[in-house]
Amino acid sequence: MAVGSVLPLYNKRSGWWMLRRVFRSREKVLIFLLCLTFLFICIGPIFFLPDLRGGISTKVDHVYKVYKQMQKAGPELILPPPPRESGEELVGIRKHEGVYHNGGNSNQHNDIHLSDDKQRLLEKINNDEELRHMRVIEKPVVLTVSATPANKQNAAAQIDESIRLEKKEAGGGGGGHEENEIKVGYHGAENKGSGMVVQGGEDADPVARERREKVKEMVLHAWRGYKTYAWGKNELRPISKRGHTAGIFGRQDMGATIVDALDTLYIMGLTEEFNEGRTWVQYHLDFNQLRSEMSVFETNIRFVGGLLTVYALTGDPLFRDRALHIARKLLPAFDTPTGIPYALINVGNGIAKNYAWASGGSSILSEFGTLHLEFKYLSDISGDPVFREKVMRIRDVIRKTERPGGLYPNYMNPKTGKWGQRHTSVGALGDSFYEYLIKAYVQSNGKDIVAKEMYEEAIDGITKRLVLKSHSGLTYLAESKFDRLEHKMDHLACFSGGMYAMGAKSIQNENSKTHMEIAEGLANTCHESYARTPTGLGPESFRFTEGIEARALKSSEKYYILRPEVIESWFYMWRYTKDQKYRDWAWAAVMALEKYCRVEAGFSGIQNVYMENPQKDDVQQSFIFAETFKYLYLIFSDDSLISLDEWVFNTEAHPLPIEGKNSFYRKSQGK
Ligand code: DMJ
Repeated sequence: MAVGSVLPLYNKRSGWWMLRRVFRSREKVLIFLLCLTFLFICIGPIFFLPDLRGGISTKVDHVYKVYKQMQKAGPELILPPPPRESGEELVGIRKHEGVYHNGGNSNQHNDIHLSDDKQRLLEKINNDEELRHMRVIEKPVVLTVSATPANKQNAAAQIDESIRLEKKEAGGGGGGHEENEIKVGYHGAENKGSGMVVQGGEDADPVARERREKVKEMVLHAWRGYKTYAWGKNELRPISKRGHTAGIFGRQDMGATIVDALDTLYIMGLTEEFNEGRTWVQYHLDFNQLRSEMSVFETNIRFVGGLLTVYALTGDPLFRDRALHIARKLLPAFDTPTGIPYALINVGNGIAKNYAWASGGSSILSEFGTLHLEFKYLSDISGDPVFREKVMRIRDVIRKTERPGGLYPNYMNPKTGKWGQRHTSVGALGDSFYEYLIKAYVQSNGKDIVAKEMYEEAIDGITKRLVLKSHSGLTYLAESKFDRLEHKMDHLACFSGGMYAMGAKSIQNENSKTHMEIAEGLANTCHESYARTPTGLGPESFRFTEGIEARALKSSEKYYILRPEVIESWFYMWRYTKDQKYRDWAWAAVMALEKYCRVEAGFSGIQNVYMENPQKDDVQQSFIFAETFKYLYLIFSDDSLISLDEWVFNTEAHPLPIEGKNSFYRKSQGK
C-alpha cells in the first residue's frame, strides 16, 4: 500500500493541484463545508442584523446617539439608587399615591420604590420624546378658544361621537353632548345671585390679600412653564423643560396637569388660562385613544374629581360628559367576585389587575376606599346609578369583614374579600379611606349615617391604638405592623389634622373636644417636621425615637415633592379656629417654595430638605395646582370662598358640592 494514498505528501510540486490529488472526495466535501460555515459566520450578520446594514459610519452614529441619550437620562437609569447620607439620594416618583416607602432593605422584592423605579425606567424609555424620536421637543402650539378652525372642530366632534356611542352602549345616562357647545362666558355669570362665592372672596386683611396675590403669581408661573414646555403631557419637568409622566397616568399624554389645575384656575379667576385648559379638554381629552394601564384611584381623584368640580362650578356639560366618559372606562376594574376593584386598568382592552407587590396581589384600602365621593356625585348628576352601586358594594364588603384589633388593614384580596397583611396606616396605603368616610357623611348633608358610623368606629380604633405623644409632647400617628407599632409618620398622614378637625366639627359628641385637640396637635407636629429643617419644607416621612423627634431618619425619607397635606391641615385649622399662626406657617411655606423649589420654568421637588442647597428632582407634580396652591390661596382668602358649609374637598382638593346645601349640586332630573 502506497503511503501517499493515506497521508498528504508535500514535495516541490505541492499546492492546490497536489491537494486535490492527495485528499479523497469525502474529505474534500468536509473541508468545503468548513470553509462555507466560516464564511457564513463572518459575513452573515451584515444581512441579518438590520442595524448593521447601514455601514460602519451609521453604526457608530447610532451607538453614539444612544450613548448620549443614556447620559441625558442620567442617574434615573441606575436602579435602585444607592442611598447616600449626604442627602444626594435619588427621589422615587411615588404613587399614592401609594407612596410608597422603603421600609428597609429586608424585603427588597416587595419594595414599591424598586418596582416603581423599574416602571419609571420603562416609562422613561417609552415616553421620553428625545429617546423616542431622537429630537428635542418642540414648543407646542396652544389652542385658544377664539381660534377654532374646522379641523379642531372635527377633532372635538370625533371625540363627542365616540363618547356618544359608548354612552349608548352603557345604556344612557348623562345629559349628552347635545348641550355641549363652547361656552366661554361661564365665568361667574351663571353664579351671580346664587349667594355662593366661588371666585373673588378677598380677605379684609390687606396682608392676606397681598399674600394671596403672591400665590396667584406662583400659579401663573407654574402654568406658563407647563404650557410652554409640556402642553398636553401629564406633567412638566421644569428644569430639563420637557414633559414627564408617572406610571399612575399610564404611558400616554393625557394632560393630567391641565385637568388637575382647571378648578384652581377658575377659582382664582384666571379666565384666559382656564379657557386654554377647557379647550384642550374639548379637543384632546379622549380616553378612547388610550392603550396603556393606569391607576383606577389616581384617575378617579384627579381626572374624574377635577372634571366634576369644574362641572359643578360652571354648569358646562362638557365637563360632566368627560367625567362620565372616563369613569366608564374604569368600570371593568370592578368586575371581581367581591366588587372590590383592581388597582390598575388597561382602558384599551379593559383588562384589570393589582400591583404584584401588594400583599399577594391585594387591592389597597386607600385606593378602593377613595371612590365614594366622586362616584356618588357622578350618579346624581348623570342619572346613571351604576357608579353609586359600585361604591355601595365596596362599602358593604368592607363593613362586613371583621377588623383585627379594631383596625382596618391596608390590603384586601378582591377575589376572597379577606384582609391581607396586618399593616394599618393613616399615611400611605390607608389615608384617604378614612378621609372619605367623614367626607361622605358631610357630602350627604348628614344623611349618610352608615358613613358616619364607619368613621366613628375607625377613628376610635386609630385614636386608641395609633395616636401617641413623643417625649417632648408632640402628638403623632404611629403605624401598626403585625401588632407592633412603628413610630413613623408620613407627610401624607399630615392630612389627618384636617380630618380630625372636620370630624369634631361635623359630629358633635363627647369626643369632639378630644378630637379637636388631636387635630391641633397633629397640625403642630407636622409644622415641626417643617420647622426642623433648614429649608423650611418637610420630609416625606419623619420618626419619633429615643434620639429624634419629627425628623427623617433614613436618607430615602428626606425628599419633598411639593406635597400638600401639611398645608391642607393648616387650611382646615385656619377655617375652624381662626388662629393666625396657621396663616403664618402657610406664608413661611410659600417663602420656602419660592426659595428652594422655584426654577425658571416652574416648580420642582427637592431631594433633601435637610440640605441648605438641595438638589431638585425636576418634576412639577400635577397636585401642586390641584392642592398645594389651592389650599394656600384659600388660606389667604375670606372663608366665604369655597365655603366649608357648601363644599367638601375630594382627596385631590377638588371641591364637590354638599347635597341640599349647595345650589351648584346640579342633580340630574333623570333617574
Ligand atoms: C394626592 O394625589 C392626593 O392628596 C392623594 O390622596 C395623596 N397623594 C397626593 C399628594 O401628596
